Amino acid sequence: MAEPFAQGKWAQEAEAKLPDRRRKEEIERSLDLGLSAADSIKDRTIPTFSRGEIPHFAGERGTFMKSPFLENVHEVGDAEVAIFGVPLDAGTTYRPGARFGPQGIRRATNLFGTYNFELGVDLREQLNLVDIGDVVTIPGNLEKSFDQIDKAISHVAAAGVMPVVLGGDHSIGYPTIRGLAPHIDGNIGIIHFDRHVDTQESDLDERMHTTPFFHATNIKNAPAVNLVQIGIGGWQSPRQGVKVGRGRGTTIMTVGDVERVGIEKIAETALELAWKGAKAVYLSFDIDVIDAGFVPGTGWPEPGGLLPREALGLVRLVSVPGLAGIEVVECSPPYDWAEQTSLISARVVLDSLATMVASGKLGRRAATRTREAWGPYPSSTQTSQTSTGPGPA
Ligand SMILES: [Mn+2]
Repeated sequence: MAEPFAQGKWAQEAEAKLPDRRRKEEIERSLDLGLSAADSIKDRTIPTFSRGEIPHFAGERGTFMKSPFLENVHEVGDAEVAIFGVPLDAGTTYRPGARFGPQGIRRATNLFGTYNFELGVDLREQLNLVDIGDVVTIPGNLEKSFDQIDKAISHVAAAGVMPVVLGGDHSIGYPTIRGLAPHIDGNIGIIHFDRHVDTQESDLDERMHTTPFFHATNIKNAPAVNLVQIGIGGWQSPRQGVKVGRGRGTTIMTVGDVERVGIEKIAETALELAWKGAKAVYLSFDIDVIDAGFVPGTGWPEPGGLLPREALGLVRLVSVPGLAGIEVVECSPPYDWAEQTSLISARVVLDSLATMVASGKLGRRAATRTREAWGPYPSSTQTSQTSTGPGPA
């Protein structure tokens, strides 16, 4: 009679005979092309940007809008805009799944072309955009993940490139500002779309997705008076967060305010306050600001939010003067159906970028390296790249 563990024993031995040369090469290549990890990461085989098999929730190769993938992040300075994913949902306090946000959003972009009719923009022709893949996050450790995100966005900003971040839950709103703010020569304002204030100090004893703007506005050049929050309301805004906002002088505009005065007036006010004494403005867009009926795939769905056309209209209006960076967070594909939350998330990024191209704030830097590239050629003039029409509405 055969031993009950014959196959198990054979398999244990068989593993020892398999080579691991390619895996070692992959690690070396990852560290070379994707940067070594933040200092707090003890396992030094982990890179900042995923460039191999690990981790499984990051690094899918389908890019945003099938835009050029830039494998070597040391070359990011050759782009004008760099998109990257932050697959993290360790900061969620209700529904998880935002770690699959970057995958879902990128996949949803497969149905969009690069041309937008109303804005009169073709991103492939006009914008030197690259996708640089995903940041390696540490699922069980928010602070180490924050260090990785901080390092990633800082790397992009240091090269003078505009970062676009596909989240991830909203806890990433703190490390993104922390990594970006040192590269701004002056104050940075934040325009924050959300149903939730996200300004409490801690939640369940940690810096969760309910806390990013408490910590972000502790950063010296990211003052709370330049934080403008649009769409806040409903039954999920903790009172301690409201107290903090009141004490620090943040500005909140509700869905009711949007309804009463219209998106033009809201955008005008948001820009005035966010830019007051600031050198740059960052857009942090929580997809749950849109009515839960349109965005089922999110961490804290809240009925009664903005309509998609109001939200996208506001995004376009606040993007006209240019942004230092964009993040779209809280898209959770496992709770999504028909890809609708991913589709709207992608639209936030696309409409914002296209508006900046139309207003002449983007579309000015050509790729110089020989690589697959989008955007203008080095020799062409700016006039031929910017819109001559009435511009974004
Ligand atoms: Mn929210």
